[in-house]
Amino acid sequence: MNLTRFNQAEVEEAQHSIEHCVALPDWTAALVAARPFSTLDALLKHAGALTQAWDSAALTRALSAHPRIGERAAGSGKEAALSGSEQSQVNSADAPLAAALRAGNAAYEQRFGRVFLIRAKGRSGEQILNELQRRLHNSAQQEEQEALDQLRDITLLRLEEIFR
Ligand code: 2AL
Repeated sequence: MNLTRFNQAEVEEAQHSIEHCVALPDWTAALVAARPFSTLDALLKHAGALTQAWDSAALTRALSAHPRIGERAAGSGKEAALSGSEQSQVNSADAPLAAALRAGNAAYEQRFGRVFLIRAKGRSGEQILNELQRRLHNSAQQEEQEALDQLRDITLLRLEEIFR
């Protein structure tokens, strides 16, 4: 997708081109409704500003599309495929790391009641495990903010890649 085409596309096509960034249709619709954008930078800035409205309900909804770290996404959609490539560092055959992540995920879900979310791209499995163990010590409120920031990171990274 390039910016000119995104600016000129029918609403439905424009929404479809970005909907795999995050499972939040309101965000997708708001970004498309804000067209046209004069530069890619303006588009990314506006997209980022719109993520600031996300709250705990948005986090819950968006997490439905994110598999656990170290697990494959269910389904065959574009978002599932992206998750797989983002997590390629983790899906290696390192059995002790995989076991530690499984234990960490279970502890996290027990403590916070939702799946541990982290921008996996650009992080090694080891780094992800360290972050998981650090975040287990957060308060519920701190952790909700961290998880939302990770969701924003993942979403904007995916958006940037669409226009690359
Ligand atoms: C993911 C995912 O699917 N992509 C990513 O960067 N992180 N999942 C997760 N539970 O953190």
